[in-house]
Amino acid sequence: MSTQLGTLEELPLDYRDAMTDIAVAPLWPQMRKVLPHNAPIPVTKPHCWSYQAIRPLLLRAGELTPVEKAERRVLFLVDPGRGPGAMQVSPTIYIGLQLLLPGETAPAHVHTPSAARIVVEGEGGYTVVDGDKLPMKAGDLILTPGGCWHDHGHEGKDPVIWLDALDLPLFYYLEGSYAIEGPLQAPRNRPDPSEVEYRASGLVPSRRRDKPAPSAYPMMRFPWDRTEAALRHFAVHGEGGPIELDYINPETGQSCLPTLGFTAMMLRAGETVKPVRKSSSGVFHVISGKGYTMVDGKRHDWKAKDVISTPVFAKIEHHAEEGDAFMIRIHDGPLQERLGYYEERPA
Ligand code: GTQ
Repeated sequence: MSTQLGTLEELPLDYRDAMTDIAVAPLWPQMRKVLPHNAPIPVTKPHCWSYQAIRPLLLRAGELTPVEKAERRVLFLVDPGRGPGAMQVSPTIYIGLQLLLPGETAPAHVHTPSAARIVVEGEGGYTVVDGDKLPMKAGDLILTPGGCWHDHGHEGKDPVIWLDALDLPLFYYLEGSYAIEGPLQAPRNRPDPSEVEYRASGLVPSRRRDKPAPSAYPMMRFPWDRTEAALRHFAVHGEGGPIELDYINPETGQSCLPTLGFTAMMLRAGETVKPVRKSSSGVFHVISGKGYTMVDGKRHDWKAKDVISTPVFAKIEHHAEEGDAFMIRIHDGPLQERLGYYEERPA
């Protein structure tokens, strides 16, 4: 049953002014805006960012702004649906591209939002997270969960660029976003837990019952070479359907961050992949390959290192052209699961 609701204009001016004066407003003219029928109306506009277009501007930032003047030298992606300067690509997801030049360090800080990095180009970069030095290799997914100290450094010869994904818009909206600064960390002298405790999937260290539980974030780095090998095997021997693997906390099987989820995807050459429509918003970062993605009927062509944003309940079709393609999907499904409303609808 849908009735036509009253509008603001139907109300006498003196009544409207009286409401404004005492800081109240009528709900009914805005009822359908805040509670549309059957599905939300996204503000987010799908978009594809070309890495080739961003890269020169980011490198120029390296000449224009010393890292000391930037703290983090980042160009962030702006959702066209929210207008200039919007520091988000979806309701919950912030994406930035960060540049570090050889020899530079980005100072240590800790903040309430969680972050993850995907390494885009360059060798020799590293992030220290709560004392673990995590080497950054192309395609690696590296977590810096909320509440963990992190600083970045670069021991290589060429610029290092990585993609930052944060749940910053959510924390900003919650008026919960802040950072504390501190001195650079002295890293532990051993390889990170992905090389020590979590070397092979399905195996975690045996623990005594009276020993404290491991950190909430036991594995902070997911090396791309292992991920790609896993996808390729899954593509050959899996049971059909999308070739997509979830990045999880190896101790709990849950999503690796509390609000954001990450998956690795393989699109086989010439294949069309039509995922179910999801209540989560999503961002695709192309690791390698070339193709296009239809989002709600509009075509977005992409190649390696590009980023595509998709709103909630988007109708998505991926097409890989000229060989296999690999992507990492960043989404807010874990947050929605925790809030009890994550939903999927047929493609
Ligand atoms: O590297 O810690 O893109 O704190 C935005 C905020 C990166 C970081 C961003 C941050 C960082």
